[in-house]
Amino acid sequence: MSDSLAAAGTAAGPMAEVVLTGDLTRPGRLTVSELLTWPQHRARVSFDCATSGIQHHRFTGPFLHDVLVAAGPGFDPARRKDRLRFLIAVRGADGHRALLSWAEIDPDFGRAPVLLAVTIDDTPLDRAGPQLVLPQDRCGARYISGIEAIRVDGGYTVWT
Ligand SMILES: Nc1nc2c(c(=O)[nH]1)N[C@H]1C(S)=C(S)[C@@H](COP(=O)(O)O)O[C@H]1N2
Ligand SMILES: [Mo]
Repeated sequence: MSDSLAAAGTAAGPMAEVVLTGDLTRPGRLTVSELLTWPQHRARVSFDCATSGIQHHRFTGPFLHDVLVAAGPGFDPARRKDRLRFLIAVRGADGHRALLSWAEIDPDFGRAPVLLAVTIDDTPLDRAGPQLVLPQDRCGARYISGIEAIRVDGGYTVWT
């Protein structure tokens, strides 16, 4: 990380980190500024909240799929069928959590353009932590903010 980015993180509190764990050959921690090193995408979204109604936001960030592929999910990338049992568990700092299937975001299957957003409405999420953005969702409940952990799971315990 450059000195200027490190300074930006410490000027008004520490920069948030996301822990990547599970069935990965390269697990680790990523800061929001490190998420800027992937190709960035934009999404203008609307979603409905059961308590506060329709919300409109603009987000930018990398595709969740790109970030997780770089972490080395534990399947053979040449064998498409192997991916189908993988789950992605996303947890916010407040304990709010949701599951996605790997196939949901895989370009060969559901192709959902899910972002790990690093800005919301032009405001950086450096200290709040990234937010999950699912343009395909009608409801806002999976737009998990303040993400602190993402776990990739090969589903080995699902079928016991
Ligand atoms: N960490 C976290 N993220 C969350 C929630 C939550 O409780 N915790 N609530 C979700 C719900 S129900 C909605 S509708 C959206 C939008 O919430 P907002 O209107 O407060 O932005 O955030 C989602 N993300
Ligand atoms: Mo909501």
